[in-house]
Amino acid sequence: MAIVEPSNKSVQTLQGLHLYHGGISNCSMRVRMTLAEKDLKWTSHHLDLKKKENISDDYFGINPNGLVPTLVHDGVVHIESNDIIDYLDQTFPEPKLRSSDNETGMLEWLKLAASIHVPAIKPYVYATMMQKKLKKTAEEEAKYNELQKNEELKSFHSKHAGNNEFKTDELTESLKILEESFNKLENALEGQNWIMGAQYTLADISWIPIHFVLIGCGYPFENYPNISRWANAFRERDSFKKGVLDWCADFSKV
Ligand SMILES: N[C@@H](CCC(=O)N[C@@H](CS)C(=O)NCC(=O)O)C(=O)O
Repeated sequence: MAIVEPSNKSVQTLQGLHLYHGGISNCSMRVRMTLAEKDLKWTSHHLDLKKKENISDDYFGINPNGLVPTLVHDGVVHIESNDIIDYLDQTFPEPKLRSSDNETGMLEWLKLAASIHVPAIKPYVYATMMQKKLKKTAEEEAKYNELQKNEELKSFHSKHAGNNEFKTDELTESLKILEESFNKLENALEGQNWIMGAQYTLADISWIPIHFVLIGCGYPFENYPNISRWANAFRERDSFKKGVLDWCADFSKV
C-alpha cells in the first residue's frame, strides 16, 4: 500500500473519496473504472496534463512525484494506481474484484502493469504521440526540475526537454517489453473471457487502460486475436464508459 505523508496539509482535512486525476491518464482510468464498478461516490479534482496542471507546489505537496492519480480517502493520501485499486477493493469489497481462486496470480498482473510503465508504456506513448502535446515551456521545465526529486522521472522527461525528442527508432527495448507482455496477455486469454478466467477482476482493470491508450497510439493489436476479443467485451462494460470514455472519448484524438 503506497501511503504518503503530504507536505500540503490541506488535503488531510478532506473527507470521503477525493481523486486527483487526468482525463487522458491511463493510470487514472484504472482508478475511475474501479470506483465505477463499485458505484462509489467520489469528488473529482481534475488536472489537465496538457496544461501541466500537475507541475505546481500544491500538487507536488500531495503527490511527491507530481503524477496522477492520487486518491485521498478521509485525509489519507494514496499514490500508485495499481496499489490504489487494490486498496479500494479491500476497503469496499462489494462487488468483489479480486480473483476468488488465485489472488497471487491476479496481483502479479498488477505488478507487471506497474513495472512496464516507465520502461515501455511511457516511451511508446510519448514517442508516437504525446511528446509534442506535452512539451514544456522553459519556465515549466525549470519548475519541473525544481520540484521533481525522482531521478527516474527526471531522466525520462529530460529526453523530450527543449529540442530533445524521443525517436521511434530508439524504442527497441520498450517494444520488446511490450511484445513480451502482450504475448503473455494473449496466452492468458486463450479460451477464457477475462485475464483470471470467468471472473472480471482488478487484473482486467489494470490492463484495459493500457490497451485503450496504446491502440490510440497505433499499437498493432490486430496481431492478437484473444486480446481483441477481450477488448470487444470490456468495451461493453458500464465502468469502461464511466471510467474511460466519459473522460477521454478517443485517445488518438487527444
Ligand atoms: N506508477 C504511477 C505512474 C503514474 C503516471 O505516470 N501518471 C502519468 C499519467 S498516466 C502522469 O501523471 N504523467 C505526468 C508526468 O509524467 O509528469 C501510477 O501507477 O500511479
